[in-house]
Amino acid sequence: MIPAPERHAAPDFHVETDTAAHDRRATLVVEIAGRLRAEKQVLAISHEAPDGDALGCLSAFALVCDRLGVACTLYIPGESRFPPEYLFLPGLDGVVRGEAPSVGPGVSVYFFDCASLLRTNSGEFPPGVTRINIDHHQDNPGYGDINLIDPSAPSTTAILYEVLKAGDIPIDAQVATALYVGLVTDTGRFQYSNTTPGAHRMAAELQEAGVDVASVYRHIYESTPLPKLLLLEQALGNLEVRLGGALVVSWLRNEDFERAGADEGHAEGLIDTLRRIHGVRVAVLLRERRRGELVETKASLRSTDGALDVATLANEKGGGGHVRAAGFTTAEDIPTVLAWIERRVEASL
Ligand SMILES: [Mn+2]
Repeated sequence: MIPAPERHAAPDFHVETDTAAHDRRATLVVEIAGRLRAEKQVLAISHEAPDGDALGCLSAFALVCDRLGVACTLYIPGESRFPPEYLFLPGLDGVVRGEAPSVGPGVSVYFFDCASLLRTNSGEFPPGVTRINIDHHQDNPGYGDINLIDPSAPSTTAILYEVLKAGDIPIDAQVATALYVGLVTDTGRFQYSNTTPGAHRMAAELQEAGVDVASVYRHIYESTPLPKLLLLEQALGNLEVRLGGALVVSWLRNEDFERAGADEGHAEGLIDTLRRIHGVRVAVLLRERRRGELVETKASLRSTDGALDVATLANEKGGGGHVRAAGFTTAEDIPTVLAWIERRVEASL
């Protein structure tokens, strides 16, 4: 038995401690595995501004579909370039961007790592389309026809891995590598509180399946494009310590991106530098984003000790995430968002 990680504030679906839930979940895993083997045509969707887990899921899923002879289309909303460190994963150059591809009856749509439909730009599908929702966000409302949601999973690739194993679907080195990327990045290289013994076991199994660990490390963590480091310089230049050091905030305006020669994908992971600072309990990085004529603010929130549930905070602004890592996008400007966050953090710490 794997003890449930402590980051889940109020889990209603605790698979490791609730036998009935555990059985329901095992049945679901087998059901989805059987479905996948029988699919003819699928659409796989993950969230905008994708991270290593989102892209790892799509890459692994596309590879598996290819091996199974299933016609698979990948889709990620938005137009911003993917974080370059993940581009070595196979299949990502074929991901459809912009408007969601239309699908007809009989097609299954697989959602990976999408806490909310809002971030998938794809609310409406015609009758006869089955939506399979696979995720590990605790606030996922279960918008699918089939919902496999396990907040205790370290990554969504960990859940996909289980599905593949349940279906006796071969996991070659390429598939293993894509699954591993989601696991490594979502656990912060096996250091966040979601790093369960199961996460380490999965890593070991994937390494046995052919993952070149050092090569993945080089791709993800030691291939930093210079604009990303220059963007970090901008973020550190704007950094402010508040509430006696408990709250660290920074922001990136459009001109900061221009000065660094960076685009939105380069901002991925910068929040991790802010949360590293000694004494920090909540770290916040805000960035401006142009959407047509409008400028909106995208917020990334991290809680280092889990004392403040940042997912609840993000929910209030229409976002979501995990207790210790969450985000939202708002039409409010940076000073307004900062003031709101500081008030809320001050009230709850
Ligand atoms: Mn994830």
